[in-house]
Amino acid sequence: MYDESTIAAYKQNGFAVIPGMFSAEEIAEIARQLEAHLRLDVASAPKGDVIFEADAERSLRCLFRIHERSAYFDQLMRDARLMQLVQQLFDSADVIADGTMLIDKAPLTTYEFPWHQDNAYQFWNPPDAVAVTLALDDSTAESGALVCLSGSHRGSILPHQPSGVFGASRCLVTPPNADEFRSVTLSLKPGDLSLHHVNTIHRTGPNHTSQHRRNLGFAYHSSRSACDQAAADQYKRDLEKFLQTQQVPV
Ligand SMILES: O=C(O)CCC(=O)C(=O)O
Repeated sequence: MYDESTIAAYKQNGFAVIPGMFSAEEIAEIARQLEAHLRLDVASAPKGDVIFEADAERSLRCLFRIHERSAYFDQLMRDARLMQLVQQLFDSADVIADGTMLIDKAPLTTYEFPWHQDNAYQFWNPPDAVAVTLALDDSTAESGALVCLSGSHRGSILPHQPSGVFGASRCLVTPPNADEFRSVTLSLKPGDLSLHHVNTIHRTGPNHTSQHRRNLGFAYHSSRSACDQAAADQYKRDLEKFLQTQQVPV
C-alpha cells in the first residue's frame, strides 16, 4: 500500500510524484533492455509508432506501443508495484494496462509538447485513467520535465486542435489562464515516478541540457471506464489525414 497522503495529493491535484520506486540497478537493467529493444524495433515498428528528430543523427523522439512488440516492456507495464499503486488511485477497481511508450528529449531539442489533456485523444468515460511516467534520466525544468496544472483534472475536456508537434498530436486551442491554476514542475530523478490524471492539463518544455531526458510512459484505465470507440476511431482517421499533409521526419 502506498501512503495515503500521496494518493490524496493525486486526487486533490490531479498529479503526484513517487520518488525512488525503481532502484538504480533496476533502471540500469531497464535502460539496457530498452537499448536492445530499440536496435530491433525502430526499423520495423509500424509507421506512426516511431517519431524521429529532423536532425542529422535522426535521434529517436518517440516510440509508441512498445508493449505490443516487447514481452519485457509488456511485463514492466504490469509490474506489481505499478498495478497496486494504480489500483489505489482507482479506489480498488480493476486496473487495465493499456500501453507503454518512450519519449526521449534529445540534448538541446527546442520543441515543446504544448498544453493538452490526454483524454482529448483517449476518450475514457468516466475519465478514470492515468498516465504513469518513469524517469530514466534526470527530468528537470531545464531538461523538459512535465508541468501540470493543479486541480485542472476536475474540469472537462477543453477544445483541442492538432499541435503541429510530431509525437504530441493535440493541444489546447486556448492556452490555460495562468491565474486559474497553480503550475507545478514534476522534477524526477531516474527511478522516480510521476502520475497524472487523463484530464490534467500539462505540457513539457524544451531540453536545454546536454543530456537526454528519457521517460517511459505507462497508461492505465479502471474497469469502471469505457473508451468512446466512435470518438477514438474518428480521432485516428483525423490524425492519419493530418499526418499525410505533414513532412514527418523518416
Ligand atoms: O514526456 C514528455 O515529454 C511528454 C509527456 C506527455 O505529455 C504525456 O505523457 O502526455
